[in-house]
Amino acid sequence: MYGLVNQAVEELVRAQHGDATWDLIKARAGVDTPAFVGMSPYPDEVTYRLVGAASEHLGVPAGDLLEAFGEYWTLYTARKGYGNILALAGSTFVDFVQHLDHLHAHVAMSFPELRPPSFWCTDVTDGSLRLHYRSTREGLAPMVVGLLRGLGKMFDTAITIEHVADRARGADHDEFQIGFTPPA
Ligand code: 1DX
Repeated sequence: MYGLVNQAVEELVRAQHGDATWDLIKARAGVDTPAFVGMSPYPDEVTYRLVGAASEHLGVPAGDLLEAFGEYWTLYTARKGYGNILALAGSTFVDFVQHLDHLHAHVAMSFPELRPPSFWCTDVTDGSLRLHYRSTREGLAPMVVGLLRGLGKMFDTAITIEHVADRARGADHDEFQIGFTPPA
């Protein structure tokens, strides 16, 4: 994944646990890159090892860390100069989740080594939708839960999330049943 992802993991861990803890986690992961370059691609293994080492060192399940990371990501990217791309995707929670594939296609024009997941919506009503998520990567459904929570905060929209189809349990792809209440 692009270094931007590892940079966000790093910033989150440093902010919540301090610089010394980050150094220990990086060493435990066997990652000796002095500094990640946001616009350079890295093997996925680097990210997975960092999350695994953080999970062990902090005694927190990897899924919890992935969820926290997902929640952090949207605000992080907005702050790091990708606010325009985010704004392009939509101005409401529903609009945004319906345009995630467009957003990734747009990013991929400039960064061709992007391997974006695919998101699509079915059963859209005034207050609910079913979000489908398909990825080349495994084990990241908890991150998607965090991403959705982050979007809910960004758009001031209360959301509920039910993981109704789980690829880790043999489903073809992950599905989330989402309820939402936009601001009055
Ligand atoms: F709900 O792969 C809200 O490297 C969501 O299954 C979900 O393959 C927002 F410059 C610049 C760059 C860089 C901008 F090239 C990425 F570095 C992308 C910014 C998306 C904002 C996907 C990151 C693929 C890297 C992937 C989980 C899970 C998608 C991470 C979240 C808005 C982004 O993101 C999986 C890669 C961006 C960029 C957004 C992603 C890769 C998402 C969301 N993905 C790189």
